[in-house]
Amino acid sequence: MIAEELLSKIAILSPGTRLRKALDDIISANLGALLFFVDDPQKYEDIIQGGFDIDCPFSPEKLYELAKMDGAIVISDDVTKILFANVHLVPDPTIPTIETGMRHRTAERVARQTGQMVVAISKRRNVISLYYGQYKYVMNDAPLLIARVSQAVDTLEKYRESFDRIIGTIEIDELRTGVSIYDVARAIEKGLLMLRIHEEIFPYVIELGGEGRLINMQLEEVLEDVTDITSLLIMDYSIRDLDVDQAKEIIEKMKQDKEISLMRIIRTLGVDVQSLSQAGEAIYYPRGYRILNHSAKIPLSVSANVVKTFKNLKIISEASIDELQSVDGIGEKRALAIASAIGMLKSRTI
Ligand code: 3AT
Ligand code: 3AT
Ligand code: MN
Repeated sequence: MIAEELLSKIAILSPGTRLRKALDDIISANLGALLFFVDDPQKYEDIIQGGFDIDCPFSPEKLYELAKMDGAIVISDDVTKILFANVHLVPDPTIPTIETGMRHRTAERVARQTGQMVVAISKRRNVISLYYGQYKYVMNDAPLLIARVSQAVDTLEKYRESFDRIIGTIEIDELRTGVSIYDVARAIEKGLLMLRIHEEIFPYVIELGGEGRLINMQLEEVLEDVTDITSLLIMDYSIRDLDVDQAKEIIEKMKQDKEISLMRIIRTLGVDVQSLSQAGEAIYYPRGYRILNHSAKIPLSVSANVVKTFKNLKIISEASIDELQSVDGIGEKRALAIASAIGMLKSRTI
């Protein structure tokens, strides 16, 4: 997992930004660079030595020209100004560094000492290394990133199909016989796997910047309501009545597990069974959160009132419009929306 703060720095260097344009030009001209990004240069007077004042607005062309000189370039950390060029950076030499070349050793030390972002472009290896505080991140090639993310999108589309298929079978039984906790766990498992894949590739999408826009739209389409549906399933079938924050907490916890297993999901729901075949025989009616919130678009707080009044979806489905309207927050419009969502569910059953 890449830290949020590091991701925001990776985004500054991503394709499509003016800074990245300069870095790409520096690489294709076979130059190197050492860039120190500062909030306030006065704070780092001891580190920034020699060189000369530039103090001009940032442009990719200017940065590229300045990179032809030796030494480091100092840039404002909002990337609006180039402050100094041909600077010798003198960080505290006792700060440990694992790098070998002088440019990269200096970059790592300056970042660690100041907590600021430092970027090194290696002349020999044509790679961009980002140092930020204690972090180091080597930027990947766009084609490699695109290949990785596309592969993940393919996998996500397959998982989404089975997620929807399992929920389809669950829906057939939700009003009729009740649903086996085994099927519920299978749906939640697919949801968790999708969310986990997304978490893994999200940094790559950020790193792709402008070049990742199309792929990101594809991702959003596939994953649109997965978190919502998965947490509503948990709220529908967990033995304990949970609110949405508790359900999302459970998702976060299970997502971090090394292995996502059906038995673990079933136990987390609070169902006491010894085997998956027992789980297949543990049958429950849903509370109704998913149908109320996701299908009928009733806000969660009001859905909770409905569940509190009627206990489960089966009983909700037997309530009249008048009885539904007696619930706090339910007027005629919402009562009709609930009846219509339940009507759709019944028609699917037949
Ligand atoms: P040129 O005229 O470009 O050869 P220069 O004085 O401009 O020399 P550079 O900044 O280009 O020096 O550095 C060239 C190399 O010298 C880079 C690095 O490998 C080595 N170097 C510079 N400073 C040190 C140092 N303090 N300790 C070890 N090697 C150093
Ligand atoms: P390459 O992978 O060779 O580009 P490196 O980490 O091996 O980078 P070098 O010792 O070859 O680094 O130094 C390359 C240049 O980096 C030389 C100089 O222009 C710049 N440089 C190195 N150390 C400093 C420093 N402390 N301050 C400013 N510029 C530096
Ligand atoms: Mn070198």
